[in-house]
This record gives sequence, structure tokens and C-alpha cells, in this order.
Amino acid sequence: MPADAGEPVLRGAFITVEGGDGAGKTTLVRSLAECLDRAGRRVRLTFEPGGTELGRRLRSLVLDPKLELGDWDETWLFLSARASHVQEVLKPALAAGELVFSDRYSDSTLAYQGHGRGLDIDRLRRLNAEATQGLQPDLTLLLDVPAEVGLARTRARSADADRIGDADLAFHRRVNAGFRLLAAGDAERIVVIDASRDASSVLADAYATVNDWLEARATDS
Ligand code: Z5A
Repeated sequence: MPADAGEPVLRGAFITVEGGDGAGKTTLVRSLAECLDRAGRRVRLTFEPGGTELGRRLRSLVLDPKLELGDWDETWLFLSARASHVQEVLKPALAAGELVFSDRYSDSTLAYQGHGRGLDIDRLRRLNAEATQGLQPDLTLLLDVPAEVGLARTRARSADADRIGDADLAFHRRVNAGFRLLAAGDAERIVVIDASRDASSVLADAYATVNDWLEARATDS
């Protein structure tokens, strides 16, 4: 079916990196971008919540430990940040043919607000579809690490309070279990990587996965 007149064709590739707190997403996307750059592939890095001015402002609200927020209020803030991210950053970059990596995207809402907070997953999926205008990642790397290990890493890095990171261990375990369920339900898109290993082993697996995926995509097109 032809694309709607006026809707740009998204020729680029959209890869997301997901996982619980301290899984190593930020570390990984930076190193991956360097490796891909050395191999001649320019990468655009972005993240949620953030990536736009509205996203950055909403991020400081949603993570502020002094702010009391209901679970749905929290959800709307993430969705608003995502809607601006899609409209202002992701769609234009993909329309221009870029290779885009986002540190977190819509699976985080399903895992944190759905599995972690216990909100209705089907409703969250519908709201994600609205906020993203239907834009799904082509490939997702899920960094899987036990919640205790991830939290120990983030707490060793900084003692700063964080409204979501400071939730109890049971919450973070539900989030991680939620991510694994999402991966089991969408094995074509979501590749699980054991992120409890050292950063260079995680990078080697992630790089091989992305490279294979990019080559397969080039062969198919
Ligand atoms: N959230 C949500 O609830 N719903 C949503 O829809 C979205 C997000 C989009 C974002 O805050 C918060 O919002 C997040 C989910 C929620 N929860 N919290 N809190 P954030 O961006 O500040 O938090 P984060 O995404 O979890 O980032 P993080 O805590 O920095 O984790 P990370 O990016 O996965 O890890 P890192 O920064 O790469 O590494 C953490 C530390 O571990 C650092 O000192 C590294 O040097 C070290 N590290 C990294 N990899 C390794 C390995 N392999 N071994 C040992 N040490 C490592």
C-alpha cells in the first residue's frame, strides 16, 4: 500500500536499548556509537525521558523525589516526553535516513508503569501507540541484569535521590521480569543480552547483534 501523501517515508533504522536501572544502557550506547562510527556508520544518540526541551523539563519533574505523583500522572509525563521526542527528533531523523539509537523508549513504560506500578498494560500499549504515532523500534537490545546488581551499580555511582530509582527492590524485580516477558512476547524485535558481565563483553554481543541486523537489512532491501 502506498504511504499517505504528505507522510515522509522513514528510511532510517531505529534501535532502542532497554533494561532496568543500572543495566548499563548509557555506557553501552556511547561505546556502540563509537564502534559503529569507526566502522563508517554515523549514529544519532538520543534518550528518554529527554531528547527534546520539553522532555528534559519533564524528566526533572518525573524524577524529582520531592514531587508526589500518582502512577497515571507519572505515566502521562513519560508519554508527553515521548510524543515530543517522536515528533521533533525521531521522525525527522528517520525520514533523513539516519541510524538512530534511543536509550529507553516505549517498552520502558510497559515495564515500569505496567509491570512495576501495576497499571493496565493494554491501555498503556494503546497510549504508547498514540504518543508514538505508531512508530515502533526496528530492533531492541534488552540489557538484562538482576535488579540487585543494577541498583548496586547506580548507588555506587551516585547517592542522589531519584523518585523512581529509589523505589523498593520488589518494584525493580517486577520491572525486570516485565522486560523479560516483553522480550518473550516479541522475540523477533527484542534481543536479550546478559548485562551482568563486564562492559566489554556486553559491547561485543551488542555490536555483533546490531551489525548482523544491519547487514541482513541491507541484503533484504
Ligand atoms: N522510566 C519510566 O518509568 N518509564 C518510561 O517510560 C521511561 C523511563 C522512558 C529514567 O532515569 C528513569 O525513568 C528510569 C526509568 C524511568 N528509572 N529510574 N530511576 P535515568 O535515565 O536516570 O535512569 P536509567 O535509564 O535507569 O539510567 P541509569 O540508572 O544511569 O542506568 P543505565 O544507563 O542502564 O546504566 P549506566 O549509566 O550505563 O551505568 C550505571 C553504572 O554502572 C555506571 O557507573 C557505569 O560505569 C556502570 N556500568 C555500566 N555497565 C557496567 C558493566 N557491564 N559492569 C559493571 N559496571 C557497569
